[in-house]
Amino acid sequence: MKLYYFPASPNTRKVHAVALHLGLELDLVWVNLLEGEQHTPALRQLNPTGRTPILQDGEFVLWESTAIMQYLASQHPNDLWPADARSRADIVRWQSWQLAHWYSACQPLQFERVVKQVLQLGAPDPAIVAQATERFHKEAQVLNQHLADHPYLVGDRLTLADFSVASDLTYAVPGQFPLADYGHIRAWYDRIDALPAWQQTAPQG
Ligand SMILES: N[C@@H](CCC(=O)N[C@@H](CS)C(=O)NCC(=O)O)C(=O)O
Repeated sequence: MKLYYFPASPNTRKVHAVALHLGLELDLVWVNLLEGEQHTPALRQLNPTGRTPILQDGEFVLWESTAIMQYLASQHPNDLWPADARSRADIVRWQSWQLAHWYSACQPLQFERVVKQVLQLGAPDPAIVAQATERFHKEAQVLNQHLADHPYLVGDRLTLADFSVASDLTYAVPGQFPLADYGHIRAWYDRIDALPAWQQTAPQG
């Protein structure tokens, strides 16, 4: 299977980390988003949205990181994607929350405080930071409360849900995400951060 990826991206990271954790071999193809490679005709044909990651498994092409994670984890039985309907629904619940709510709290902080600096796009916009910070607290309270009673998001084991939600904390330190009051999130993230697959997919430099 071939993964078209951009290693610095949290969306790529959650997919790549799942593959590494499960011992699945991927043929990695680096797409240089900074050079606009995602918009070349060949890549647009694979993903008309012009984004990464993209998985190619023979004739089958799949984009959207969450769908790719589920497809990878469906290759053979494993704890990340248990077979029973309730566990799967619970995992999809957290993955849906991540896509709809957590991402939109974390991404603006990452963009304003990290991406803008790297790409020399100017100073963070205080209004965007303030709005994202408010959103972050609203969502982080829910996550922290859940993790007060659970070591992982679903059941008592690591699942795809943890990789999805943790991916948005990839830039929590340089993005100055306001995590001080959320000890359960920090303790849980430390567990994810200790995974070899998470270490191997950490952004370089
Ligand atoms: N919902 C998509 C988001 C993918 C996405 O936004 N990828 C970014 C990198 S993090 C990208 O390729 N951006 C290139 C662009 O927008 O031109 C997923 O989960 O895969």
